[in-house]
Amino acid sequence: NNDLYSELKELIPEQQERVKKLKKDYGHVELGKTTVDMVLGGMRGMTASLWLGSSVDPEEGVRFRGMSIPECQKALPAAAPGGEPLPEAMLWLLLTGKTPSKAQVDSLSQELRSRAAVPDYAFKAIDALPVEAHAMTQFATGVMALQVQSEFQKAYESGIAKSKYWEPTYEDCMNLIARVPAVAAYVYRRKYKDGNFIPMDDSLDYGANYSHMLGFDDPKMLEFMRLYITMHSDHEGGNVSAHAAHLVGSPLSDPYLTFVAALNGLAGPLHGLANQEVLRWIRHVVQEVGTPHISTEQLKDYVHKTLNSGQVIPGYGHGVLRKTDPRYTCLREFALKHLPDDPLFLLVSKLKEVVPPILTQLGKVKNPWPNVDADSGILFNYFGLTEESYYTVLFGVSRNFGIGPQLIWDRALGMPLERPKSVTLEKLQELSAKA
Ligand code: NMX
Ligand code: MLT
Repeated sequence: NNDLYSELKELIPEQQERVKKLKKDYGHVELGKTTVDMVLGGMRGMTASLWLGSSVDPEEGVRFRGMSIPECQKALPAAAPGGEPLPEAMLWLLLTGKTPSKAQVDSLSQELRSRAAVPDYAFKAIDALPVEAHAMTQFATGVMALQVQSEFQKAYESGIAKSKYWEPTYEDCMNLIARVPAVAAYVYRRKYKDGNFIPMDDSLDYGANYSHMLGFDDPKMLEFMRLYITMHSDHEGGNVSAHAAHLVGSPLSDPYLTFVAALNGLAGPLHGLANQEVLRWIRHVVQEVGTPHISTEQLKDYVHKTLNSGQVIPGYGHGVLRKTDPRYTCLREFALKHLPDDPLFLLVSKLKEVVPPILTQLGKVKNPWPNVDADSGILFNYFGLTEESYYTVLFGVSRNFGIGPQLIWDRALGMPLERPKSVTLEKLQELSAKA
């Protein structure tokens, strides 16, 4: 079956049964305790929601529907044999849990192209902002304007039955995924290229088309874009963007409202904006030393200087991971293959040796190792996409691939409104004193 909708429809009844049985037979089973540390510490380590697409092991990193990054690179269809996975293939995997064939991926590419037309008012909404507005602000504004087309909202207003919610949600998610690259590319060309827009090319796959609309047609960049989107698609449900989407989607907000919530979380410097911050940090070092060929001692000095001024080292640390992020390693391998002598790549490689011992010495950092944001920017920079204030938009386009499928499943499984309990400081003290 080459049609994603039909494939999904077949899978839903079995998963509905599974969830129903779990609730009925095992609803009372304890998954862990809530501690004061969890309440005061950003809920770290608290298992609190269901997320189908991927999970993150502290030591091993992400698995997409049970598959590691190298397994995905091997199994998911590429544009040409032996190439990087196509984002469409990851979308199929995240939504269905099944590895698609090349024919299925090609059909999904075609489906997304057929849904890609963006209404003019979305561009006009962006145009209403000053060109200096941050790229993420412009992007989120354009996406917000797309909400006018929500099928879910219309269906809800016409009284759609709960059992059918997933259907207009599917339509919205697919339309949103299809339309977002043109909005994102519009922001790029408007902000950095004097509004010289490039239309979509109907012969290209999703990642290649996005790169093309941005103005980059080097085949290596197209491969990098496919890999980048695939790697950034999903990172289980607890990260800020996925968690924000899950929360905002839970009162039946449509997929557009949900995705904008995710983007606004992603725009925070401790989450998705870190890829911008990494490049900025690197540019500052290069500027201060006067050359990208920086000695280990000079780098150490700059790391200490950053920490002494009360700032974090962007691209290092993680809320869950306790080892080097395998997505960092995957992007690094791409760089080793295609740009081994790039001065900024060499600098980032040196940082990987310099930063972890210094962060470890602080005695409080739980994970001193690099995360995905530590090396993604230098790759875009190498291919000519040098404007780092755009980098989080690239992350946002990718995250849609994980958030959409989960929202469709949330509707298909009838997941409820999210509403955890909070506690006052007085109550927390009272409960602590009793323990
Ligand atoms: N540089 C300096 N200090 C750090 C760093 C770092 N890279 N990472 C953690 N710490 C500090 C942290 O600020 C905290 O200090 P304090 O107690 O004074 O507030 C202490 O170490 C303990 O934090 P952790 O428990 O290790 O980390 P947490 O789970 O709270 O936060 C991050 C995780 C990712 C927010 C944190 O490591 C960080 O700020 N990293 C830099 C920003 C970054 O790269 N973010 C991108 C994450 C990946 N993504 O794409 O979202
Ligand atoms: C992500 O990809 O969302 C980041 O690594 C942050 C996280 O998982 O918490």
